Amino acid sequence: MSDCIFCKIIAGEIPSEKIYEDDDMFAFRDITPQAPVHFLLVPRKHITSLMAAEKGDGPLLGKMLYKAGELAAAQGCSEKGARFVVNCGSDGNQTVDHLHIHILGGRMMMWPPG
Ligand code: DGP
Repeated sequence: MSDCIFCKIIAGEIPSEKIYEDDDMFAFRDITPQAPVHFLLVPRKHITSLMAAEKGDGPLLGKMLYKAGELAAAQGCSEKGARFVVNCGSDGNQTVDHLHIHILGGRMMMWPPG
């Protein structure tokens, strides 16, 4: 989608610190990290949000969730764990309308969220 920041990052039109890519997805460090490890995993396909995903996106979403765990481990979180977050819509505080999984680690996370 032409005016989407994350589509531009995937296309290399906006620079990012890439940590992974394959035919389906792309991962890069968050520009405003909230933890020592904080990166985003996004589908190459422009899906506006988790709740805008279609049934046919299920296999892609499954692959992304598995890859999120694998990448968190590769980023050093295997021993102490990590937080996986998908913000959705205005109540979910989603600010970029391209589905993304936040992966945060390297510190203790609080619960419940504020
Ligand atoms: P959310 O609130 O879940 O929509 O979070 C969007 C995240 O995207 C936020 O933590 C900051 C990050 N972000 C926004 N613009 C850019 C950008 O241009 N580059 C990178 N690396 N991250 C961005």
